[in-house]
Amino acid sequence: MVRSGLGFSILKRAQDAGVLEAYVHDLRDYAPGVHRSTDDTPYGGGAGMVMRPGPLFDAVESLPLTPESRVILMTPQGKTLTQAKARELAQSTHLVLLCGHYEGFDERVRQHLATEEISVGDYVLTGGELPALLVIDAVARLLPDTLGNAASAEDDTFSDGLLEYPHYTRPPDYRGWGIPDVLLSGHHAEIAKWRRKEQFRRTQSRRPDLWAKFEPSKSELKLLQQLDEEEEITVDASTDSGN
Ligand code: JCZ
Repeated sequence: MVRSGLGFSILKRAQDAGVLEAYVHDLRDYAPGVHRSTDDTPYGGGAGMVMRPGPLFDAVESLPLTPESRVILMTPQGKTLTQAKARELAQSTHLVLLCGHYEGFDERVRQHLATEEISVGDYVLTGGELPALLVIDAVARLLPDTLGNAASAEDDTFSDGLLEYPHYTRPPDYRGWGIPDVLLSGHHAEIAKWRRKEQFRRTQSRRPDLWAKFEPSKSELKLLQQLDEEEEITVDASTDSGN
């Protein structure tokens, strides 16, 4: 699953360009016995299986670790992956992402092998592989020279803690639906102001949690005041459905 995910699109291109190196290791290669099982029944009884420590320790200890290596356990008990976390991980030269299956990991893996735990959100998956791919994807696109367009990572949702502004491309009339006039005006300063206001509008209505953390600059405060005035006039004709 992880190998195939690495074989497409920007992750593929990043590897081809030598920006990203990714190695996938099968824990079964570190599991002894004819069954090569990586899991076992829990001490104390109960339902479900637990990842055995041996294959995880042996696999990690077979790697060329450096003091910079971070050994990250993919688990719903970890700290949630955020853009800030992705930026921090992108500074590292070596990430080891540990993926389990079954109910979870032997606690000694947490205590003595992993340097940290990361969750990709508050929902339960069948294993850590898809979370690992999410981490790789979020980190890889931040590496220098991964994106063709260096500016676009700057403009992204979350780069400044706000949602992105609405985007439009050709045709200017699609099925009778037009685009905002300002985008055709050629007035770059007006376009920039419109976009910033739309970011404010969207973030206020859809992500009050993000909005509460946003600290506007002086010039942004002025835009906000304009937005409030506009919304007082158009409150009944609001065009933002929240979608
Ligand atoms: C192993 N089930 C590893 C991580 N955020 C998140 N949700 N679910 C997981 C996860 C679930 C797992 C395993 C067995 C991670």
